[in-house]
Amino acid sequence: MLTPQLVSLLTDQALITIVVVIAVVLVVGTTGLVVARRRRSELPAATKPAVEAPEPKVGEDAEEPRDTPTRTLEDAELPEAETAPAATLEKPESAQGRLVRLRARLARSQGSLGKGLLALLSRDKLDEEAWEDIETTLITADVGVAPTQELVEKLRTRMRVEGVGAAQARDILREELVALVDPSMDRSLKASRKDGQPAVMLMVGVNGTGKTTTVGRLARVLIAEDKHVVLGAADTFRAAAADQLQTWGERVGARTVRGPEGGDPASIAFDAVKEGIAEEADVVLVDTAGRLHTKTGLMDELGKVKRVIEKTAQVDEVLLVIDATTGQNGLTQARVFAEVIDVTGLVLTKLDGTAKGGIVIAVQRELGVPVKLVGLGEGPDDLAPFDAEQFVDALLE
Ligand SMILES: Nc1nc2c(ncn2[C@@H]2O[C@H](COP(=O)(O)OP(=O)(O)OP(=O)(O)O)[C@@H](O)[C@H]2O)c(=O)[nH]1
Ligand SMILES: [Mg+2]
Repeated sequence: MLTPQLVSLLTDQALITIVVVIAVVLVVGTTGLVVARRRRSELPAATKPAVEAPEPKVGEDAEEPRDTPTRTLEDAELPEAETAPAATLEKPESAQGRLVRLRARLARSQGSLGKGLLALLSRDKLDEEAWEDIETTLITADVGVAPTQELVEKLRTRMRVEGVGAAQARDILREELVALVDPSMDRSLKASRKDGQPAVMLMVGVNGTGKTTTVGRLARVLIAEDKHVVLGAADTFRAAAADQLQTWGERVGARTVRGPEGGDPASIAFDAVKEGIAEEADVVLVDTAGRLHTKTGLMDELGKVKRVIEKTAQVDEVLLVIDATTGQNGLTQARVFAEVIDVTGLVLTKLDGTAKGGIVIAVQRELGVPVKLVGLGEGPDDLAPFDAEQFVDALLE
């Protein structure tokens, strides 16, 4: 192309121009080639995973446990971001007057007890048959044999002395039922800091009675009272148990301290209390695994949970959660739990699902411990502080 003859004919300037043009053409060409090659290699890379690793189907990731036993307690402590779910916090209803709202539900479920008794007592002629029917109504409603006999005796005397009639019968029955439920018992929950430490509450009971639900609903009530609450997931039998509790915590703004599945419940309870102390919380609520009262090993474990917590803080409340629908079996449970741990209060759940509200009387008698809370539905605000007079009023409504 550029023969020596031709070169000699060109000026120096023309030569420089030609060299520059050739250089530019070379640079542009090479760059274009590199870009095109990179694009080619990027394109399949972006679409590749769809072919090589298809979207997992539902259930395919189930083999990978969320809570592997290799996790330590320290690992399980939640980062700040996870425990400050400010965006979706719910504003719980105050517990004040809650039993009044739930009274209709209580009246509906316990109608046969209250109204049945009232109808029998209001009969023109209160003969032996009527008194027998009254006794049967009370026993059927799980009031228990001794309290039933006591009540019938009192009613008999008063009806004889004070006369018969629908209005008197109602007043007398109300008074005697209130006395039987015992309004003098202290039903307040110890949920305030003392001696510079948070109050600690332990939730115990057999499987499925409503412990976790009660912890969650109680946390809502306490947070509505502007209390700082920490939850302890000492149910380590299943990862789902801690998840269930944490979900409650996230809804109301309470940190959940959890540990590995199959871990030591006592050390998680201990850790939750330690966390509560560090955060200067008002209350630490510790959820425990459901345990059959017949399994001595599990019952001993409960004693250990309490003892380990007591290395750093006092346990202010041990709340025994009893499913009201289990009737006499609930009484047996209460007896055994009270043998291994000092129960300070009873929570009767599922009262909405049974007509046997007499269990309130029977179980208090059995343990000499007050019913402090009652569950009247599955909703987040369906837990109410128990009150003897309101309860009896609902029965007679
Ligand atoms: N109807 C009704 N259902 C309730 C009440 N309290 C709890 N439940 C339901 O009872 C079921 C069991 O509740 P949980 O709180 O999981 O019981 P748990 O005692 O923690 O169970 P485990 O941890 O397995 O021992 C849930 O479906 C709750 O919604 C109540 O007062 N009324
Ligand atoms: Mg539970």
